[in-house]
Amino acid sequence: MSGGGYKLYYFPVRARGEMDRWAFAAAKIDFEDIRLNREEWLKEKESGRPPLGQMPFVVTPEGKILAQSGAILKYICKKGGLSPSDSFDEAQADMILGGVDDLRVAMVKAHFQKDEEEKKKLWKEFFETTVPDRLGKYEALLKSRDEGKGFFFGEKLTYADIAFVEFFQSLKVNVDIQKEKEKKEHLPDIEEILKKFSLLYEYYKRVLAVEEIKTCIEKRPQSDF
Ligand SMILES: N[C@@H](CCC(=O)N[C@@H](CS)C(=O)NCC(=O)O)C(=O)O
Repeated sequence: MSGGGYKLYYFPVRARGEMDRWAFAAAKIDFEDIRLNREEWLKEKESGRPPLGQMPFVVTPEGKILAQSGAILKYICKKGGLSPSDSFDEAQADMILGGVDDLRVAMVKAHFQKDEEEKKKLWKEFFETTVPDRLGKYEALLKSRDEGKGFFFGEKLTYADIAFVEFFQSLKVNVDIQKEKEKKEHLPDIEEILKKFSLLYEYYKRVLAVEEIKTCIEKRPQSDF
């Protein structure tokens, strides 16, 4: 037994840990948001406790440990009643979550590219092809339920909404910071990209207006990514 409530371990950034923080907030489950620096993480990793040697990971009140941001998201959302109840819908929510991970992988590849020319090429492809293509497909999915007036699965917020909207909200913040601090003027305005998909953009704002998510964003510590 670990005692206490849930503990979420991640670096002091949004990245892969943030959707899990939103999940706890939206599910109204108290948790300790433990943000380890590099040195603390290396000690933790050496201890062998993180199941896959990575963060994020969660320690449950019973002392059980779970890693993988997507598995944590689903676990917490299920506890909070934020999962689709139909098994096909759940598989479709996993599809949405997996699609967001594809975007994250493409984004990380561009972000960590060292060669400046190659980096520009990757960002261009990401913002001008990969993202708009996926947004069109996500908009069609949204529209297939209640004409897109609610969330991906109708009236109920689910982990699919959290994964999708968190990714784009964090992308917006990351890009705005880079434009301001690093004068990367060539990077686009994320809201302008989203606005081209008006139904999806209204939905994006709807999710951000969910009280628990709104508060989570307002109160979170600031970080560059
Ligand atoms: N697929 C995993 C990826 C986890 C991952 O790559 N974690 C990185 C941080 S984002 C990490 O722990 N890096 C430190 C290390 O491997 O020592 C997930 O979504 O949780």
